[in-house]
Amino acid sequence: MKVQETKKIRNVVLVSHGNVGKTTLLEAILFKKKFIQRMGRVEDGNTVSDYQPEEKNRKFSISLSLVPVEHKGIKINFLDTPGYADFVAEVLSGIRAAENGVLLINASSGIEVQTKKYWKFLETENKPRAIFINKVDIEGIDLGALLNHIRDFFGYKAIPLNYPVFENGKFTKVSSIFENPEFENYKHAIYEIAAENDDAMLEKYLGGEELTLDEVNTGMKKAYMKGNFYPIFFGSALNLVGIDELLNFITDVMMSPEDLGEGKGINPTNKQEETRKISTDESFSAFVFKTLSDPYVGKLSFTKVYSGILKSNATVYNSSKGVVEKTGQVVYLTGSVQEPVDEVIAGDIAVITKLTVTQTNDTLCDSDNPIEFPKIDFPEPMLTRAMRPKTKTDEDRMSLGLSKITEEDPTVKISKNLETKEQLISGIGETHLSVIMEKLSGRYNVNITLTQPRIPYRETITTKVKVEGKYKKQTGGHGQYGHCFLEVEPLERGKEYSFESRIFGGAIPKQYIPAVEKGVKEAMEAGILAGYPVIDVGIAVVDGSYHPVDSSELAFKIAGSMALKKALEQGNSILLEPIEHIIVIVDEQYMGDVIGDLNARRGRVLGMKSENGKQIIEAYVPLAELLNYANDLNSITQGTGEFKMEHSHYELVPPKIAEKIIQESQLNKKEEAE
Ligand SMILES: Nc1nc2c(ncn2[C@@H]2O[C@H](COP(=O)(O)OP(=O)(O)OP(=O)(O)O)[C@@H](O)[C@H]2O)c(=O)[nH]1
Ligand SMILES: [Mg+2]
Repeated sequence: MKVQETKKIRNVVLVSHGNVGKTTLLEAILFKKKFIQRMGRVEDGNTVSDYQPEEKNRKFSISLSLVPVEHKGIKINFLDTPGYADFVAEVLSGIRAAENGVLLINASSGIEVQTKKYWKFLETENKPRAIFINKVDIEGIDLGALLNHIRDFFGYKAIPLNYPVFENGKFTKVSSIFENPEFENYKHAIYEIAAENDDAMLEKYLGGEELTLDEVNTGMKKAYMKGNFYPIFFGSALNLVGIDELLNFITDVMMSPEDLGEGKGINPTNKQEETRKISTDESFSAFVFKTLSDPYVGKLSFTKVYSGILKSNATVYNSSKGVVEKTGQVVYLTGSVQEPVDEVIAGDIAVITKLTVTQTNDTLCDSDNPIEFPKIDFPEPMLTRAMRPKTKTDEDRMSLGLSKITEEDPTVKISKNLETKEQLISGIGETHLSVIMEKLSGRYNVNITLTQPRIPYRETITTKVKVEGKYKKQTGGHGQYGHCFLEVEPLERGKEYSFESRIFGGAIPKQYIPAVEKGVKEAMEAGILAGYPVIDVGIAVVDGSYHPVDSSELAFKIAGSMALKKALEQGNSILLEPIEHIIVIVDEQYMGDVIGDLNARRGRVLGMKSENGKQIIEAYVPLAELLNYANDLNSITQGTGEFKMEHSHYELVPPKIAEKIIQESQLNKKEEAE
């Protein structure tokens, strides 16, 4: 749907808790706009917006999708986002690309966890926003109480512009509050807000004069765009009620990219602040806010044009990567339906096909006038699992599949634990990881089992010992002879390792000392308790002997490793576990539960402080107790808690737990031997 003027565009992101009706609302709008002849239903997997196989299968949105519609000569680019918490990256991308937000609230369940979270996101990004109360058709809802609850939570700026009308108990339409004296109070609240944003109008209003509808509309628009007015609409997407009123508000009052005025960034060369007026007269600049790796059409880069014109089959400069790229065919997307387009003007949103190096968060611009727009701050994935490809073929195909997945999802991280040799995948939550597995299997025919990652335990000793290592093979001809005495002592936790030679008088010729150390280090790779690497030991070669002919580096290496193994046996080996330094950020009301839970995980709370209305809890917790923490914190805090963690140090594993770990490793060893 081509558009000629930036002021005739409205970019609107729909956000809400899951299952509130965003996708259905777009289905209703597309039906009203005759883009589709019959409304699809999420349950039937035949909506325009939820077109991905995983979305059809799970009956909720997983990926951000574009749904442009035309209303009263205005092009509205709707961005449908997933409500499910694990797919938060899609919400952040949608919010970045839009100038306006519509928060949907389910009339029957009111304000929910993601309702608050995504409203906060819109607030943080300074996006003017409206509220659409959906599912008003559901019986038994106390709308008065709901409205009070909503006004309490969002404050006095949240004012209804219409109210629902029921005929014979059935929700049939909405009417403007300006037409019903019962809502005089809301009318005056709107007058006040409208007047507050315009001095002449304020004077008129305070003088007791009636404001004209035009004046009210102008004042409302100003107040809305400044974020001083959150209009509330009632409706039912499923029953096509209240849709026109929302569409009219979007076209008549909401912000166009031209109203936003400019896009702010930096000049990648001199790092100075740089802006681009959102106009076609300016040099080209655009931001890639999402990437989709479609198995059939290849890479799709969802792009918001800030200035100038985006052209198909043109050369653009990727200022984030410092490379020139060729745009393939540019298309408008309505769900998965592509419409090729040659030119896309400033303020509009389209999709570039076949870019090569460009990724989400990259800026494209004119190489003579480089600019780079700020990157979206995606959350760090915190739930990690080990990946086990089911077959050799799966293993061969795995890296290609994973590269496609990471290309489109900035909240998926792939890493390798060099010690446990496990390939790890990190995501936001359990559902996120299981959707990725479904994508890998369904799109790239890669089948993987996810397991808990192995904990990189360590072993060390607690008692200083003096041990001997003697490797002697002299059965005629050239033999082998290596002989050393080591003093091995425990080091302070975290000191890792030290090695020195205290050989005097050439008991062991100098050239063999490094061989002894090599043997020692090899033996330290696997401790005697459960085969974990040995740390925090200090080793001194204190004595030994050699044979002028039979001694060799190999013999002394073996002698060194034999001695070290003895030291581990005699030095009271213990098991150490990795301790994470964790910071948990939660609302006050969950603090007690979170601390109790951390203590139950053998954690040690180091401190608490409050910041921006949130409680920040710091603790040391064994990694072994945190493998599921992303999920558990979600359930303790109803999805509002956040955390970050990093490795801190090693500590003794309590005997009971150590016993179990040792038994398990012996079992594994037996199984591997069979
Ligand atoms: N009664 C009623 N049900 C509705 C209405 N709108 C949507 N639904 C139903 O609510 C369920 C969720 O609708 P969706 O459109 O998938 O909601 P969503 O906000 O896109 O959900 P996520 O994609 O998970 O964020 C579906 O079963 C819809 O049929 C409505 O106005 N009234
Ligand atoms: Mg949806």
